[in-house]
Amino acid sequence: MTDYMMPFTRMVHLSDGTIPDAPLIQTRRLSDLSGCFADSDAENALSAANPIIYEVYEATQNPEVVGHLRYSTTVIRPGKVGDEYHMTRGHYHALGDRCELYYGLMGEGYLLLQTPEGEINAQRLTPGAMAYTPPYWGHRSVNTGKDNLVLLAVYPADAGYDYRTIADQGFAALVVERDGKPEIVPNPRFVKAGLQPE
Ligand code: S6P
Ligand code: ZN
Repeated sequence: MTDYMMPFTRMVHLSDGTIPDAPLIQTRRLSDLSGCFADSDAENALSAANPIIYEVYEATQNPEVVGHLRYSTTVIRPGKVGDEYHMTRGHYHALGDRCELYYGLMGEGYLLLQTPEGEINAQRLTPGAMAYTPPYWGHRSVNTGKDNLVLLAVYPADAGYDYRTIADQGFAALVVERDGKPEIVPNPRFVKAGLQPE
């Protein structure tokens, strides 16, 4: 007999992106992103304050099996480390062929995507923008605005996370402030998949 899961609803507060009864809320501080920002002197200067960079409200703990979806909101605080804008750690999906949909709720920024070979793509995130991460693209969100960047993400529940590859290779591009505006520039420290850093 089919074991029916009960339907459910979660409220997403459109005023701030919070999900009040989220079963899991993750707070990511600067120390959780150790080594992610290019300017280590700027990172060290902020280490005592260890500011919150972003929060993730996991709206579901649906079983991690094919057929289910999970969804969450991400609230990235405004700010920079050196000249690099606040961003998420970034990941590939552990099951690389799993995709993802982002919907911009508040603020402005980019969904920065890359292939393991280092091809970069940036999708602008603004309220109402629906950005699609196809299979095999690593992804990270970047807040280039003055207010919180708030995103809703929907993804296959079995997608999982591969943070290791991003930790090892970094992202091929950085989003930095130049003359008061965001610019996407190459990351000199990026390591292509399969190559070792010097
Ligand atoms: C999950 C989805 C988001 C991120 C969140 C935080 O596939 O992409 O929910 O987990 O934006 O980013 P990160 O890189 O710290 O998981
Ligand atoms: Zn993802």
